[in-house]
Amino acid sequence: MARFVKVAAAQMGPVARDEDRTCVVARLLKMMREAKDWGCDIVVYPELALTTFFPRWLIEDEAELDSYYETEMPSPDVQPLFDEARKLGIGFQLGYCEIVNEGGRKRRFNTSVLVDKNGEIIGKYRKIHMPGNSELWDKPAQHLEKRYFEIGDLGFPVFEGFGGRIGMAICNDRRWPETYRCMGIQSVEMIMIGYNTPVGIDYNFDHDVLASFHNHLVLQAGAHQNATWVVAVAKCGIEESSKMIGQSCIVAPSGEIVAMTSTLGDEVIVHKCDLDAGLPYKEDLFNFGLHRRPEHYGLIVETAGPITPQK
Ligand code: ING
Repeated sequence: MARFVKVAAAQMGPVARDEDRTCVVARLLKMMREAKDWGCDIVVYPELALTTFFPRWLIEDEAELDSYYETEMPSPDVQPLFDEARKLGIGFQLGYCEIVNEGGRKRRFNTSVLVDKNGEIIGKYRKIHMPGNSELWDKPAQHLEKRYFEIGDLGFPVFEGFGGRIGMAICNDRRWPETYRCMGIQSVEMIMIGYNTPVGIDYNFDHDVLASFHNHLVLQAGAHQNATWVVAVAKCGIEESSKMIGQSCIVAPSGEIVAMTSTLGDEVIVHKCDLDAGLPYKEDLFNFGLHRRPEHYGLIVETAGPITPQK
C-alpha cells in the first residue's frame, strides 16, 4: 500500500522591512488555503518566513533586533496559521527567528517547526551551518547570520509524521553533505528546507552566475544519495534591494526535480510524493548496511584543511 503525502512548496516573494506580521501571515494563509484546495497534506514555507532577511544589515539596537524574533511559537501573530491548519486539516513547516531564555540567558536561533494537521508542533530544528560573518566584512553586501544566531543545538532529528519520517534543514545546511547523511542514517523519507539565498554578496561573479545551479546541485545530490524526498522553498525576488534566488523545487529520491516554481513571488507548487519511492534505493544502491564502509575510510579530516595547499 503506497504511502502518499501531497506536499505544497509555498515560495514567498520579498518581505519588506516594515511589512508587519499580520500582512505576512495573511500571505501564508492564502497559500495554505491554496494548498488545501489542491488536496495537500502539508505546506512548506521558507526560512525566516515572517520577516525580511535582516542579517543583510548591521543592527545594533537590541529592541529593533528583537523585533525580528518570536519569543513563543505560536506567537499571537502566528496563531491564525495554527488555527487555520487545524480547521483545514493540513500540516505545515515554518521557518522563523527564535528567542528563548535557556540556561538563564537569552539565546537566538534560526529555527523551523513541523506542525501536524491538528495544529500541534511535532518537531523543531535549529540551523547548524551558519554562513557569513559576525562582524562587517569588506564585501559588496553583508551577511551577518553568525552575529544574530547561535549554532543549532538540536542536531538533525527525524520525526514521525504524515505517515513517514520527516526531517528539516535550513538554507546553508543544504550545501553540506553531512546534513542529509545525518538524517539519511535515520532513514529519513522527506527533508524540508527553507532558504533565503542572496546573490552579489561577494566578489566571485561566477558564484552568482552559478547560484541556481549550485542550489539544485546540492538538493538533488542530497536527495539521491540518501534516498529521500527534498522539498526546498525560497523566499526570493528583490527584497530591500537584495536579489535572492527562487526556483523552489520538490526533488524525488531519484534526484529528479518533479516540480519547480517559475516566478520570484508568492507561488505554490504541488506534488503527490510516494514515500516508498526511496525504498528501492535504500534497499539496494544506497543500502548503507550492505555497501557503506565508514570503518575503512581511514582518517576523515574532521576540521577544514588549509584553504591553500601548504608549500
Ligand atoms: N543563505 C545563503 C545560502 O547558503 C550564502 C548563504 C549566500 C551562501 C550566498 C553562499 C552564497 O544559501 C543562508 N541564509 O544560509
